[in-house]
Amino acid sequence: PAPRTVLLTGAAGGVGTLMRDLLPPYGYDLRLLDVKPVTGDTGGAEVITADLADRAALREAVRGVDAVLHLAGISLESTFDKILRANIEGTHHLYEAVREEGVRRVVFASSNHAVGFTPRPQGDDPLIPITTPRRPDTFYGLSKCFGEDLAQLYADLHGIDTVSVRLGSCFPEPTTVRMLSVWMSPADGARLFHAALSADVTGHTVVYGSSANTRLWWDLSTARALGYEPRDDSEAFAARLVAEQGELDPADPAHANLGGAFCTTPPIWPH
Ligand code: 15L
Repeated sequence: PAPRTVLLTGAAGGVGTLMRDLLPPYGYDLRLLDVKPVTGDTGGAEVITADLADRAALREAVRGVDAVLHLAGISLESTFDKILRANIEGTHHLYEAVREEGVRRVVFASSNHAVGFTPRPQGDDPLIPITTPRRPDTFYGLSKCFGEDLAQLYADLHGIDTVSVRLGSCFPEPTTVRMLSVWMSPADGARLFHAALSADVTGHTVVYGSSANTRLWWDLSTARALGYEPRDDSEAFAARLVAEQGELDPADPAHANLGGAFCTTPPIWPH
């Protein structure tokens, strides 16, 4: 049966704020958790303000839910210590709470930055498969590799099913030429998270998360196998963005790889 009650971690963040509104129409009752206060319209959802390091609060937060959509964590490059605490230890705390409370399904917000140093396809090159070797481009990307491996461990050892979604850029509109390739529209994001929460899959499944972009760099087939049918394509924004910014220059280290400017030291933002 499709899960009904879902804990959304990182509910005050960028993707969390979008999904708070977009997921309930799929039939979910959301419980919202964030270390920052969740502001704005919460649609009557229960709100929990807690750090992932607060194990007692986290256990209480996951108690009784059918699934967790784990978006919490630092979403850009930061110091190793901060990434260690928020993303690596935080995700471990989450999985421990999930194990202790008997939750069966997690959807983990991984990132394209887990494979960010993979050269981006050009011309007729094939799309990047989900099995491409991991090449994190930052400590941030490395923490997403850790999260994927942690999910695999908890699947093998404890029978907890996870879908790890290597997200591209989930914003209302693409704002850079790179995003024409990696954009995930919020509506497609909700479609994909719904598929990941409800698909009849066991173990650990890894998928890329984006819309059906004309300029797509990666293979969405594992996402489609969950029942995800993207409807949006960033190409509608291409003419304006390319006119403003020009096409990506593959000789530029900030444009040569999937991870874009995350692959430069120090990472340039925005990119
Ligand atoms: C990410 O992982 C970031 O969280 C997000 O802010 C975007 O930068 C995205 O990747 C991207 O690659 O554009």
